[in-house]
Amino acid sequence: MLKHDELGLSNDNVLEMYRLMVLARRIDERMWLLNRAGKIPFVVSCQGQEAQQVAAAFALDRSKDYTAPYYRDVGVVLALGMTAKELMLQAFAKAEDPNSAGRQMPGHFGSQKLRILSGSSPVTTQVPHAVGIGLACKMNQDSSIAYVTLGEGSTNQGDFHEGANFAAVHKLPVIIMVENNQYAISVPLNRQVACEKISDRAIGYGMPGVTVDGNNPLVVYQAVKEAADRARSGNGPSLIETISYRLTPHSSDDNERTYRSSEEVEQAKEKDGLIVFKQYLIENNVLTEDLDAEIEKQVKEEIDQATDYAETAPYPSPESLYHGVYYE
Ligand SMILES: Cc1ncc(C[n+]2csc(CCOP(=O)(O)OP(=O)(O)O)c2C)c(N)n1
Ligand SMILES: [Mg+2]
Repeated sequence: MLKHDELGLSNDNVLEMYRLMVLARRIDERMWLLNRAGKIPFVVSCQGQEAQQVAAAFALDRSKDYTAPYYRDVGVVLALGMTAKELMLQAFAKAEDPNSAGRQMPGHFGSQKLRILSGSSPVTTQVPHAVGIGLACKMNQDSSIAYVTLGEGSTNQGDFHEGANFAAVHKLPVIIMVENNQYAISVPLNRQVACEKISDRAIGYGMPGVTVDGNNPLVVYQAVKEAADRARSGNGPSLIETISYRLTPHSSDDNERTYRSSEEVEQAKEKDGLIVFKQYLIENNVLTEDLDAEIEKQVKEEIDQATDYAETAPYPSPESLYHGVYYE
């Protein structure tokens, strides 16, 4: 099995990756509680996808690259520097939410400071947006690259084809990462596509395509790092497919019992990237059960504080309704 030091990652690096994965998972779990308690309107989960998300963000140059994450990417935005408090502010739709000042649905990330493009609700629109950023980077001879994610179901949208094709034709510095979690709401993978792998689509665009285990953050890190090096050296875009499983219903408004069995979900939990990585870190003497308990304690404190703050923070004023909508 691939080891973190072979990838140039220190013990501190992988511990920080693990802490962020735990933070993402616990924020998500808290959001479900808040939703069921009637305090926040909607949750769309990262659960089961945190490992690949954090690992991918770590393989970027987080001081200068641009990202267009999709709604499940809590792990990505945390790794880029968004805080638990900021995520809670968006979940409660409060004025201080840096993503959209409480205007967008939860999960629509955006931050000028962190170079995160604002997300749109129609799935896959972020692909041509990221490709446009890639074009700008190339035209400006900027060594930044654009990283975009989407679900596997979303690769059936025209935007994916148009974005991927344009990026490859013009050799743009773009990484397209497809987080294949086996479902598009209620539609299982075998009803979404007839090809064996989503990454097989890459050949049609003339770019490299790989499929990796999304539950193993080290192989995801390696794949994204290679793609980032390729993009930065002028050799164009890459397609990466990460395989994992969506451990929650599609959203807080979905009833998964109508289309999949609890046995199937329980089985997938055994391969959960968070558990797999914890085991790896323990076996490689980076993490102990005591240290893990300490991480969990700190994460809980951070989320408690974030929740209290966001819950009592003010809503946007009605007068601010048109801010950021029309030219001022
Ligand atoms: C253009 C468009 N069509 C339909 C929807 C409704 N919708 C939201 S998420 C989703 C499923 C997307 O599945 P996938 O791309 O696999 O991502 P996942 O949610 O599984 O991470 C759909 C159909 C939408 N938001 N935009
Ligand atoms: Mg999916």
